[in-house]
Amino acid sequence: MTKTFPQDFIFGGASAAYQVEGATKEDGKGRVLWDDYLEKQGRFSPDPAADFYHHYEEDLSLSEKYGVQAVRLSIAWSRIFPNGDGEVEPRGVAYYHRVFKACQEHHIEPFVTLHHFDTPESLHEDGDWLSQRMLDAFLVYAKFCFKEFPEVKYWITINEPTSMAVQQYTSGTFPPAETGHFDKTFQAEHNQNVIHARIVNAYKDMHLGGKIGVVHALQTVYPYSDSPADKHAAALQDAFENRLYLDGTLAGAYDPETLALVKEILDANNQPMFKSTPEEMAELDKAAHQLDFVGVNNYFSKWLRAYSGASETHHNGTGAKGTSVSRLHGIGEEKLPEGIETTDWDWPIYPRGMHDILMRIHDNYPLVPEIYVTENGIGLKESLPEGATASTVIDDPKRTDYLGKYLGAIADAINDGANVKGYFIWSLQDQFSWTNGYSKRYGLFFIDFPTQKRYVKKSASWFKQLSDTHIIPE
Ligand code: BGP
Repeated sequence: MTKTFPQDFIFGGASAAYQVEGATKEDGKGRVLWDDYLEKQGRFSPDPAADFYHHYEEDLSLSEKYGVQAVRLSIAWSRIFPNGDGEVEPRGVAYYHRVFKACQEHHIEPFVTLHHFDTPESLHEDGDWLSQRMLDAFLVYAKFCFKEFPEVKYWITINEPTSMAVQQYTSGTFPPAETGHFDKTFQAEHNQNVIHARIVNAYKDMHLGGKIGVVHALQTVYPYSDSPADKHAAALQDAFENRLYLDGTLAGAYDPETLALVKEILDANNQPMFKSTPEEMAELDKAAHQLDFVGVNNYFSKWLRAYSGASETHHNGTGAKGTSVSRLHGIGEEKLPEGIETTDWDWPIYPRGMHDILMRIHDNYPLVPEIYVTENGIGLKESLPEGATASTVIDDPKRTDYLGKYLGAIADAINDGANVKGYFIWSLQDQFSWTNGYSKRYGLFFIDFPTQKRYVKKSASWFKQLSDTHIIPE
């Protein structure tokens, strides 16, 4: 069945500074939490990534050619404030002015994230989202950017605060790589909600005329079976990864049921409840009433069943299919029902989950004016065919199949009343992946990382047709 999108619907591509820019030591850029961590790990380096720092003109030109109307990119905080706070680095500021100018020249609307997993090193060492210095510095940096870059009309405070908090303190796949600290995870979640709110409120006080939102990773959580125990495990997992953020940023208050689920997880792990103040809660309430949009990053869904053993996780960071494990004490165990296809990285392909999460925002968070799908796509093992020339096109049927299904679910949600205004494919071009390095490719444009040559994938032409017609290509 033909599925269409409204005429004002925006089709874009997404990226993040650390995953595309490379040039991590250039023009006075300060170090970030990943630099030391990746050096010690020794698996892969964030340089050259897609070398967007030097190739932005080429990538934006390709974007325009293939119907990409908007690009999600992030500012590397440590290019502007190398130490996180203190002195400004003018070469970093000038670089982003050049990038935004190029966006304008190519008729591309930049959607700009202030924090996409790349906390400056010195703030990370001070406790990252758990440190007051970090939170204060983030507000200063955000206000600096609002003033300095009036050409930006769409701002995003934080990308996927949940991924950061959970992977830093529970599953240990992001630095400082701690495991089992549910208390730190929830405190970081609350702190992110509060600083996000402060920044939204500050932006609105500046009357700059643009829009501001937050981007959440929202994996829809289903019970593995109809048993009450599995349903409860799903509710706990949802509170842990989704609901504290949805309540905090989209409703401006924590539902008592959410808090009870959080407390249950912490009690089961003998850890204290997170701290909050009435002043912070007032800030959340004010921001939720002024928020312009929420960004939804959805790739897969989760199925939970009851589990009472010790916490045990294994992250599939190599594409060895079937190796992922997630069993969390006090929450539950992830268990995939029969018949659901997965990627090589064990991400279940389940477009219905996209529809359900969009409808949940529509149904349960009525203050939200607009929704953007700010990331969705599929990571594949792709290589350049032998004897490739500049005109070689990379065939990626699995990608267009995936995109067609997920976009279909978004079109259904719009028909069901969700106010979804745009879609950003992850990713615009092939990029560096935090825990997978260079082997997991998502882009519309293939990058041969050693030579930094760009090649078009078939999905790029598919995307152009989608963007030109607003109809999902068959
Ligand atoms: C999101 C992040 C992105 C990106 C994407 C794909 O969580 O916001 O930065 O990395 O997921 O994830 P991965 O690279 O792990 O496949």
